[in-house]
Amino acid sequence: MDMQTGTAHQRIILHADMDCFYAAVEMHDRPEIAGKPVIVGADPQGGGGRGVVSTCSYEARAFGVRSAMPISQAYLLCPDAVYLRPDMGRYAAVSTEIMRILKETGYRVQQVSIDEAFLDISPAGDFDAARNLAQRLKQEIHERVGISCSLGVAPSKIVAKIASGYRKPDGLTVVTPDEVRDFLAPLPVRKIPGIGGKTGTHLEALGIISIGELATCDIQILVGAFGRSAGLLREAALGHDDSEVIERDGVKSISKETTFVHDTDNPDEIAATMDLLVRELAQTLIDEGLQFKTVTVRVRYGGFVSKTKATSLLHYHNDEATIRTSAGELLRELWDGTTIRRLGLRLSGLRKPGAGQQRLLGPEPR
Ligand code: TTP
Ligand code: MG
Repeated sequence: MDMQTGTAHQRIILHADMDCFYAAVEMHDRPEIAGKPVIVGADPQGGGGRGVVSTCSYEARAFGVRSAMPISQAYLLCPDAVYLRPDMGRYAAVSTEIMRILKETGYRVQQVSIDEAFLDISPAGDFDAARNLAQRLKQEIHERVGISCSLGVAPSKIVAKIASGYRKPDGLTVVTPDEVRDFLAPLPVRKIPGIGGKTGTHLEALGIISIGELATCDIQILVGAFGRSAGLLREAALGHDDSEVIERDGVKSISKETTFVHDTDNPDEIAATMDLLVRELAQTLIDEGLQFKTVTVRVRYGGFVSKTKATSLLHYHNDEATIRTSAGELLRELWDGTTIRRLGLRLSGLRKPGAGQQRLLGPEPR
């Protein structure tokens, strides 16, 4: 409770979802296909292809093409579309860039999929400030990444997510606490995240088509049909959702383990294996732009006995030589000369230099 006003603390949650994400990245990377029906997914092979559509541009959606549709069906609907295989490495890199922009706001960020995240922007103060922030965020993503997104701003995660999908593409929907019920009421129950085909069909069979009907119907009908889930359905229909935006600190540690083909006590083989682990983790550090402070070695002997030893360094490092020296010392202290089944190496106390030091938008985070 806020002591001064006596009202509960007002949460403001923002949900961001990129528009036709894979297709948007492709259209950004190849301007010649921008504005065309673009379908990313399996190879259509002239209509005989197997597999499904991952996603498609809004121009392709006008032909009725959708995510998860068989690619052969997409081909029937839109044979002249540009068909592309997914380039996951590229989409992951763009996703990382988008999440970086979101984190630069200084607010708490929870990434929920490759193109989707929640932000707890409560410290922005009110919904007008939140709308401003959302507009700047859209602009920032557009300028730096070159693709559009749709944003929802609301008092809870569930309503923010429904709001981001309300006007797509390039949408911004702000739902204040007073507007939640009227916003939700006319929408189909299937707009509630987690209500999929089965529950949706069941509700519709009961004559409950809109979220408003789900919010006001006799609770006993829901209990009869859904048992313990009835309360959850009702809460969702009212937009009640206290769940927090949980920031996962990205990677906490990176590790690599190897099981020997044959258990071994050969020092050369063990040293060579450790060297391989060192090189692989050093490469991951470079790829991810990470530094570490702690090195842990794990040795598993026959009979499932494991021994672990760690050392924490005074400073952050990111070089192979430091890993190799620390890992070598730990292994010498740890290994008793008997046969080893498995060898593991972990780097923790990770950080991304520069991360969180830049802030472009919004007030100081709490
Ligand atoms: P979504 O955000 O669900 O879809 P989208 O971004 O393509 O389109 P929208 O504008 O409606 O948000 O999913 C993000 C990406 O995940 C999408 O670009 C491709 C991938 N994906 C699949 O591979 N298969 C699927 O069935 C879905 C739904 C998505
Ligand atoms: Mg999306």
